[in-house]
Amino acid sequence: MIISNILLLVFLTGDIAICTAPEYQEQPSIAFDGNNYLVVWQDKRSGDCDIWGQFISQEGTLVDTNFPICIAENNQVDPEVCFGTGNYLVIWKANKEDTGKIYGQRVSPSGVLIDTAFTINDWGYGTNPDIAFNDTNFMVIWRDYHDLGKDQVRGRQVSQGGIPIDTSFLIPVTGSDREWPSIAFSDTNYLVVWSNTDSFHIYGSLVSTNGVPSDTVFPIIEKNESTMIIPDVASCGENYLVVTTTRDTIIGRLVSTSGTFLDNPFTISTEKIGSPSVIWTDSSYLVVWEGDISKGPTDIFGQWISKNGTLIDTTFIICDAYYYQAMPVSAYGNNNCLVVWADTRDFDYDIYGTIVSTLGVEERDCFANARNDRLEVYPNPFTEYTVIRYSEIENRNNAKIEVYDMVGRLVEEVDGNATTESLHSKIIIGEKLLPGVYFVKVRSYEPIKIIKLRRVR
Ligand SMILES: [Ca+2]
Ligand SMILES: [Ca+2]
Repeated sequence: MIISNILLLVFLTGDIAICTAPEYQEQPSIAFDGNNYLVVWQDKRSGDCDIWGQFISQEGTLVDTNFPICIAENNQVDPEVCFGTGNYLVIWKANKEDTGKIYGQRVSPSGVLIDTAFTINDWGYGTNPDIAFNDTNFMVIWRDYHDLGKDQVRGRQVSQGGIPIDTSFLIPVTGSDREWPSIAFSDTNYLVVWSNTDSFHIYGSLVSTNGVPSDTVFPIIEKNESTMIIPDVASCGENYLVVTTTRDTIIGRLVSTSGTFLDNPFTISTEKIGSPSVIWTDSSYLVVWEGDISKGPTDIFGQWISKNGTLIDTTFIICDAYYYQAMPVSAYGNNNCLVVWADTRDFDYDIYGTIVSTLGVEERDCFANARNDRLEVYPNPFTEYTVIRYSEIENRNNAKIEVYDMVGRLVEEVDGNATTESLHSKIIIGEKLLPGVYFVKVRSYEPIKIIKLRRVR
């Protein structure tokens, strides 16, 4: 396990009650549209399972109310949501008469259902759907159980206009059942990963941008564990991070966009269990999962991982409220993440979430002044404004001062070069800030420096 020398300040908004309706709400999925997050889930408030949604702002407030996305008869389960360039596509699996049909429904960023729901596999026998977007079309994949005992992974593109494109394709595989497929898009292609239920190894295959699967299927994580299940995958654009669990270890492995391995499988966390989910957040991967060291009711944990597979700082607790928190998923907004999960603190499952944001600081910078440079903020605490003074000889022209609030929002930005005099920069900040705690990031050189700042009345 490689751990970088970066320390992270992690901020949580505190738990947001997203849906506390009667009966079970579970299996959440989440996406971001550039302004708000959309959370969708399966919901039994009306007796059978339906699909409902809720918009959440980047500040973590509910935008309008819970709204139904599909309340047809019988059960609609396993929703997934993805944002295109203008609208969301929500997909789910329908049960009963519609055995194993995967449906799609477009939803606008203002919550309008666009046209009606449409089927992506008219022939049925689909389950565990997942979805990604390649900047032009959506790619929907699912486990196809038409040929009983030989479950396959099948996929089909869907246009942003809500039209399934061409015919579906099959990932060319050997061996027996495949379960829990998951998909991510890099700038080059898609990687589809799944669990083989005979070996419980995690396999993967590349699929081209226009939906042509490669001939090659390769094992990604083989641990000879009998319980390795439910992989997830995300991409930073340059590579993919595949994560899975053996029920007591969360494991990851980097795969290049050409299908080669960038490292061996590595341990993300031990003594914790279940349901890992991964996203790329613009500067690092975020893995979240359900688990508890004591094996009691599960809590939600997180771990940042760099694009080269280095663990950044330590595992952190996202929610350890009473009873069970489970099935976590997350999405990245403009500069923070929303993590959501199913939560039994009020006995039946509800949907809760929290905004997670961070500032990183190199460990050596916390303890040593490696370059003989000086950085001062005075006065601090301050009442009207404060002054940053720093010397930075080498990279003066790159100086940039950024002020973040406690949830990681950028609230003030100053080009440090503008007021540079001789060898010292002197910059006034904080005049427009409300009383509270802030973090000043000086981006004039690496490592980045962070100073805690407080404005008082
Ligand atoms: Ca229903
Ligand atoms: Ca409930």
